[in-house]
Amino acid sequence: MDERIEIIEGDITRVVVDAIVNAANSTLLGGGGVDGAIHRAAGPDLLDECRGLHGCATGEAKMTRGYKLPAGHVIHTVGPIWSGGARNEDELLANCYRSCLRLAAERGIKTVAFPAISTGAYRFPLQRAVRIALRETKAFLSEHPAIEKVVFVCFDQDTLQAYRSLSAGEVSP
Ligand code: AR6
Repeated sequence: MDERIEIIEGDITRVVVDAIVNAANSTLLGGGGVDGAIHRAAGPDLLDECRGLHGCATGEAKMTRGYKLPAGHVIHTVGPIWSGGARNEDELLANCYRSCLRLAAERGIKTVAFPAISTGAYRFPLQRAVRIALRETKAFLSEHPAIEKVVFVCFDQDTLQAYRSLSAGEVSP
């Protein structure tokens, strides 16, 4: 696997990188899960900045400052809601990873941390989501040497196990 990819267990709000990714909803005005945790940790200035973004389409990404977070920036993306797999969910999730990484590269961000987008409230099947995350990140890194590190932050054991096993060679490049 690319040496610039790291897999850790933990809380993304504590990770020290240039930008953490938020698994938001299309309003960008906060919610539960990792979105709620990021807004709580960043403080109310984050919501103020998000109000000026006027939402975000599924698969796309927008960036804000990180305020009280240790990370300098937050890249907000909106994953697809799983509804059986025939509604372009795979491609929309792949677009999330591509959009976030493209935005990071454009803004000179060198280190990025991702949660497992769509695998919580949005119920995307975990292994399927992790395969997409790893595939898209590897492909992007191979073409963008300026990105120094991508960290997958796993909030629970199942997620950690999925990233570990699928990055250990079960995924074709
Ligand atoms: N650090 C890292 N990962 C976390 C954290 C954390 N602090 N907290 C939760 N996770 P979810 P989604 C994991 O539901 O499925 C929100 O209400 C969690 O265990 O946060 O994309 C939004 O506003 C799971 O593995 O995001 C949207 O309405 C992963 O993050 C909706 O939920 C994603 O779970 C988005 O749903």
